Amino acid sequence: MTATADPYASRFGGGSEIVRREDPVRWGDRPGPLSPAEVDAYEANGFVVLRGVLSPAEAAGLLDDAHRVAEAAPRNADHVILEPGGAAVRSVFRVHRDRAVFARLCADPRTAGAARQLLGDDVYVHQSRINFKPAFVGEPFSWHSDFETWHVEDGMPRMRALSMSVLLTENTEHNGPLLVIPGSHRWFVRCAGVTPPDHHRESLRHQRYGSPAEGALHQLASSAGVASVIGPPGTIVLFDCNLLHASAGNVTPLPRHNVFVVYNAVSNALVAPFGTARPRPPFLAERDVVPLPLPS
Ligand code: 6CS
Ligand code: FE
Repeated sequence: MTATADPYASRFGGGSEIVRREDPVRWGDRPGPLSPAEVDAYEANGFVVLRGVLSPAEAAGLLDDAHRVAEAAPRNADHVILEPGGAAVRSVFRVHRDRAVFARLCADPRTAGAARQLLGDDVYVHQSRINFKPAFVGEPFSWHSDFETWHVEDGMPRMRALSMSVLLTENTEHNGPLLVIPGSHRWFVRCAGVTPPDHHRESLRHQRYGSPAEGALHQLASSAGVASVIGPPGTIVLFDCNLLHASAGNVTPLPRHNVFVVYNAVSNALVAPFGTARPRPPFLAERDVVPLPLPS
């Protein structure tokens, strides 16, 4: 696909370029658990931080389960990603399918209801994972737009998805919290290079292709700078699928463990990848669209 046919073409061998986003950020006016002010903040900034969505006891229960997931995770399975040094578990994918507690979290009216409200459609889980950022050894994530990867490598057609991070440990300024460029979701940054085969085997440890050029990041951060998402366990952050984000490593003695869930609108189901020959495996990109049930 060429740059002229696909509005979100990226990694087709061209250079880096910033273009306007063509899709709305908030789709329609569906009611849901978010207040009008929260919806407005999400639309304007590309993210909203919601403290106290889960109780401390609920967050502690999920953290216990996350520890069990990490302990039981087969180190050589594709859906288990180790830190670049190989010593610690970095991510365990597909928890919405493999673990009942995380399946319930994904379907909860407080989480899925907010996704339906912002995306104006029924939703399903496109991807889920626990991101462990262990004390001392947790490595960084490069700057990226999730949508850029999902469009190029998975065939997600439009920007009608959102990412949700559920904080399981306290996320502080120091232990590698999510960093975002507020307002960057209004632009699409085409990335240079061409995706190598089986890119995900490397990108989930250290992403190089699909990370914008430094000049583009500088330009987009020139108005609102960079914000960090911090908060106690049970905090939820919802961010637009195209918001530029990253995180630093964790050199502190305090782990940063979060659940990450991607909701996609059922009308935005995956097609063939826009920039690669072969789609990524289902643990990264769900192709079986089963709408999450509405609360009865
Ligand atoms: O591959 C994914 O689906 C996600 N993970 C990384 C490291 N970058 C893109 C996207 O957020
Ligand atoms: Fe991401």
